[in-house]
Amino acid sequence: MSKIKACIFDLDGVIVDTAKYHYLAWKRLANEMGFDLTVEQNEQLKGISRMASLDILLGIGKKVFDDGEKQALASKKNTWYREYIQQMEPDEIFPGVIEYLNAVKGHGMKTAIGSASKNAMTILEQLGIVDYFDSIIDGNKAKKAKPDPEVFVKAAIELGIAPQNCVVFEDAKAGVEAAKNGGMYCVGVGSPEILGMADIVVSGLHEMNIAMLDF
Ligand code: B16
Ligand code: MG
Repeated sequence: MSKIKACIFDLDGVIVDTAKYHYLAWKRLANEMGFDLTVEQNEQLKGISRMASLDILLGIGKKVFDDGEKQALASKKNTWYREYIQQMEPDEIFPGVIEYLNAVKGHGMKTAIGSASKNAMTILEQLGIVDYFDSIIDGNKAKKAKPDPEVFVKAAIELGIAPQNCVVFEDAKAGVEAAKNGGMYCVGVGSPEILGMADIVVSGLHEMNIAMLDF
């Protein structure tokens, strides 16, 4: 029988592709400052916090600002980003996600979101899937960025499940490291070259079945 009693899901890149909206908003900010952000450069911004993303963007554009100016830039980006995500539709949920949530819940497992995003609740509401999760830990509740395990550890505590009985689903290298740092199992969602530290790697939740959680 599987040890797994709880599934903790990262949001962006596992449940839905909000990365494309982050990209549009960061690119718009870069363009306004007089430089461009390529799709390749955008890879560096995935899975990390808003302010850490801004620092990388300013490094790409070789721009220097003080803390007050950086807060204003991050806030401007977030306003644009929120405009984009408020247009999202439930059909943007990745294939297999709803089916898999129903399957794990049907097997008596608890479910949680562990996301760095301060906009996680807005996204879940927009997609109509808030009620699928017993706990939602987002960037407002966890302060330490992945690979620190705080976001997943807090989710496990809220669920009342020991870390060694939890599995985290993650698309970012820093997120896989966070899960392992927290003593949890991890399913990498994406490429095995990038997510090699995970216990197994799949291309999406549509590839998952319950038997694959038999670690
Ligand atoms: P926000 P996740 C992360 O979400 C994104 O992957 C990352 O690109 C973003 O900078 C971060 O959330 C913060 O998002 O600006 O909305 O607070 O992958 O942890 O679900
Ligand atoms: Mg992610």
